[in-house]
Amino acid sequence: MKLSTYQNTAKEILKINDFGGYTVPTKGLYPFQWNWDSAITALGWMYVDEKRAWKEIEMLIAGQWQNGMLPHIIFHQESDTYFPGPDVWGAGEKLHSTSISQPPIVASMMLEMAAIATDKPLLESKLKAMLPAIVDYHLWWYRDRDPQNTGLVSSYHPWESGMDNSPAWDDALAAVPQVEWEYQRRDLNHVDSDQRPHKAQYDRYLYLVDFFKKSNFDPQIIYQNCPYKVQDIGIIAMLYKATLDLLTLCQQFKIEHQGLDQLSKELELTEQAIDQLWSDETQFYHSRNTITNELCLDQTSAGFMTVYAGLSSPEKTQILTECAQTWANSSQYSLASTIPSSEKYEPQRYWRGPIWLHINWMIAQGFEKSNQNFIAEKLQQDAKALLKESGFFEYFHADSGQGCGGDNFSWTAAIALHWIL
Ligand code: 9YW
Repeated sequence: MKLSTYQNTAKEILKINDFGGYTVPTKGLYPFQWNWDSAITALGWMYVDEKRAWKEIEMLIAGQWQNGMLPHIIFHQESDTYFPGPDVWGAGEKLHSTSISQPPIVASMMLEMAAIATDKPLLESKLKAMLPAIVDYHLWWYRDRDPQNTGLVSSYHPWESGMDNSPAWDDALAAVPQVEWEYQRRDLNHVDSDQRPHKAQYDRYLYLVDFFKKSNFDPQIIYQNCPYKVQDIGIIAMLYKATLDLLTLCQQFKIEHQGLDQLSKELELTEQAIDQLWSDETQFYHSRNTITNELCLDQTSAGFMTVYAGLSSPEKTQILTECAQTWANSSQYSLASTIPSSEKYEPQRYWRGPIWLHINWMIAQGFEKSNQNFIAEKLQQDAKALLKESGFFEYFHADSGQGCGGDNFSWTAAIALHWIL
């Protein structure tokens, strides 16, 4: 097939998933607006229609809470193909939403969008209108999720990490009680059960959703009592990079906001604290269970986000480069989301092994900036091979290359347009 045919398919996917200003990740399986999906998808829309691209982020901001949070899902309209929906979450202000967030990459995507925008007046007016809300969003992360100013924010739900059933949360999640009520999962109507999380994990995901509601979404109560609190290395690194990118945009577009100095201070705190998440034993960056204070010693691709963020020192980046090389060569396609030598590696099960192209794109950017181009090139070549062999799936089996999860997936189409094709 010709390159232009793939490009057209990717653009078509964005159009079929367009629900009028916001894009669903894929029809049926995920029928609402997801936070980090939308940020990435907006970048994809830049190759189709710039106005539509900015609209995507406006629709995300439309669901912003008073305290600045941008929710993980905004339930713009009803749907019975997804569980748990707005009735279970019982949350939202102007719009129904969940009560947690997702990896805060929107500012980084806006910087990427600004770099390729051709309509400069549109760019300027949209950024001027939207950046203050994104500053509020970042201030929310630091204020509500790091009230003790450690430099390392905590996440309250595996769904917040965007990497739902990553082995990194196994121990932290095991300490959460299971819900005792009956419910019907809808994801298994769309996808094989061996590609999705187990029931024991879903029971705990739902316990946490209930806990937030019973706590009246009060940040202090949740911070004190949440049975799951994790300093997620992925979120911490993406937040750091996005804060840097946000400050760059605010300077470039002369945005004034009284929180900007605070954000610069938060960057310094994170720089000072990040090595608490390095293990001498594994020679890798990990998430930490904030309740037990123990590192989650599983090696997942989130650890490489420190390179993407520019948070790892040159020495550590060298160690991570060697690690990435072995890791990349241990599965048929790279980069598996869990290190293939781990007992927990499952090449087809969601965040326990499969390949996610948006993650690989970010990791590739990190290695490219660190002059380790061979890894960046390998990730890009493998991404291209996966697309050509299997199409625009949600994620890919790390050994067979088979497309997994949902098909015609928005972020895969967007990353293809921006990075692969
Ligand atoms: C869920 C939409 C979302 C992604 C997450 C991914 C999955 C399922 O799908 O979550 O029910 O929230 O893990 O990263 O944003 O694509």
